[in-house]
Amino acid sequence: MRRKAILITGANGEIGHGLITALHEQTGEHLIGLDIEEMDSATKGILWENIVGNILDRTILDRINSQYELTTIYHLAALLSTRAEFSPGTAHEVNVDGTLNLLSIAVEQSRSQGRPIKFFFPSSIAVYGLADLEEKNRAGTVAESQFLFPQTMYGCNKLYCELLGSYYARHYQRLTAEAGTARIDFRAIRFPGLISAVTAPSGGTSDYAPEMLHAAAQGIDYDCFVRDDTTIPFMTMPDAIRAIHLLMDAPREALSQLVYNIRAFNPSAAQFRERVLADFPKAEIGFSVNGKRQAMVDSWPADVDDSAARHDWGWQPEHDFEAAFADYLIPDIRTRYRIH
Ligand code: AKB
Repeated sequence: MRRKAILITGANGEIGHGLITALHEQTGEHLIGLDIEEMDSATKGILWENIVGNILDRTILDRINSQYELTTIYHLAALLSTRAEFSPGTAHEVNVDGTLNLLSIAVEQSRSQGRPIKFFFPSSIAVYGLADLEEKNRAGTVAESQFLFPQTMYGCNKLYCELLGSYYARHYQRLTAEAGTARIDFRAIRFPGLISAVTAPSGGTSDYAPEMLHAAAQGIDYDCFVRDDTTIPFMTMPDAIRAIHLLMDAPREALSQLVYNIRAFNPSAAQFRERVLADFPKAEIGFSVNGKRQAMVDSWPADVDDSAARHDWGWQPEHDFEAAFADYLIPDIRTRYRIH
């Protein structure tokens, strides 16, 4: 008999860490983590099985498929926006082919179990593409259906995978006798920049904010790679994890769409710097703009409209800008780096 389990890909990533801890506390189900890198020992300890491997490796996926009865797939593995620009071909393989592989597993699982498989996909504000700063300033708060002209490989990959998820959920193999026999309950969130006190990000372009904070906490000088007036939405990692739970726990009938924006606060890089300095006054934080990365962030909206998430599944961030620092980032980062 196959063992009932939840599969988390990208388990060793920033979202993976927080999500696995939360799932461990909240569900009694076995958790299977798949990541290209070895998991850290704390997270490894709470997984039923920790698989080090590639989501492009069909042998590994076939083994998971034959050994486990998956109720839910959290497909977090991805190459982020900065890294993807250096290796667009690899990004396409990991971000798109990898997602297709996981959707195929979900189809096989749904057919063999005779019930819907929940599939969570983390999308991103990178799916938006504002032509230039002028259009960004004019656009203000952007709704899910607007400005879907991504300028980055990562944004293109995320937008296409949202569409793939929608196809698998609604129209998969519509002309065949099997039409309707696989039920994929696809749910996606377009995340803003995420800030964790526990893990430092790597490979993204919204990384300037968390990098500033982690550098300040460690007493390392930091040069921010975007202009001081740069503005995109952000949220804390605990709020991101909470949002995943709220969305995945919501009854399907309550969901009016498959893909939702969420946001918590949107300080400029200068405001973020000021707030970091309030707690780490000796930190040296300057600005040394990388025009190419700047252009990527300038194509992302200054804010997003998350009214559908608020209405459909009760989304509300716990941390606004001040609470993020006072209640989470500063106390936890002090613990993380043993600052007294
Ligand atoms: C990145 O910067 O690539 C990510 C994102 C905005 O999705 N953090």
